[in-house]
Amino acid sequence: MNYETILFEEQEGVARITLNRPERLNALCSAMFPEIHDALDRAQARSLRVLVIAGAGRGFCAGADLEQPLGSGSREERDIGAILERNYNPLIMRLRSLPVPVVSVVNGVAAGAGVSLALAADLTVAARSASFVLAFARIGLIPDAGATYFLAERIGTSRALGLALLGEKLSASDAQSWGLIWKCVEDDELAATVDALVDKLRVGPTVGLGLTKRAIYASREQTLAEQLHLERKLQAEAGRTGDFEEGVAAFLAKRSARFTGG
Ligand code: T3D
Repeated sequence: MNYETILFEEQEGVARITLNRPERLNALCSAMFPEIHDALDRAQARSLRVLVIAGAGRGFCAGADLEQPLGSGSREERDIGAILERNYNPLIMRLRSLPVPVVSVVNGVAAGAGVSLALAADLTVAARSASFVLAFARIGLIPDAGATYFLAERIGTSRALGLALLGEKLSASDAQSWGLIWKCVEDDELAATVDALVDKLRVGPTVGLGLTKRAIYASREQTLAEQLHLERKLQAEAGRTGDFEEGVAAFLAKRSARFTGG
């Protein structure tokens, strides 16, 4: 598949998907979804160890492309929920369940479902000048593509409601101090920070990292007893990897581990 709305590169286990509609602040048009899935298929067909999602130009992603018809037919027939079901929800679920770390790089504004996309990553790093805008209320919609879930989970009901009902911009530094994102860094340090993060994840124990995110995400829906059982199950898997043997051997030999991801 040739890509018209994204850029894709893959090198040494790191796949990078860049939303590439800078003139529309990388608004999500319908063509983007199959392209992102195709890129993910390609990345997963190789030995993927980290996925990076970024935006081209001055923004990360302005959410749904409002220039596209938002559903067809009469007002009664219009079903934006069906668009979510077809395009957004499968993508968000796929990113969350990808068995490798996913990093989103928020270089500028993230709005609407662009916020959801940024937060669907495991680690979100934002430039100081970036911002997060739950623009949904401005157009009479509700936060979607996981936004209500990610927000309530990370910053609590009061702040989630404030952002969602008022639609005001949240600065990247507040997003960090509120616990919405992993890190906010100076604009001119964004690329280097992300490179260092990705380099570290790329040479990490990939299977163990994938199981770790699975356990942490599962914890929200489970009792302590269920979570202990899940940890027991996933730890058994982690303990059967070569990377576990390498990690222990490296510790005992007082050297750095050379994880292969398996
Ligand atoms: O049907 C479905 O898909 C359902 C799913 C819905 C999920 C959603 O995401 S709903 C929310 C949709 N997003 C928005 O409502 C955000 C709209 N954009 C804005 O509010 C502002 O653009 C921003 C706050 C993001 C940034 O403001 P600013 O001043 O930095 O930039 P700008 O001048 O508004 O935008 C620059 C250009 O991008 C501009 O085009 P122009 O005038 O230079 O030709 C603007 O029209 C375009 N643009 C920005 N956002 C979108 C967009 N074009 C299409 N769709 C957009 N969402």
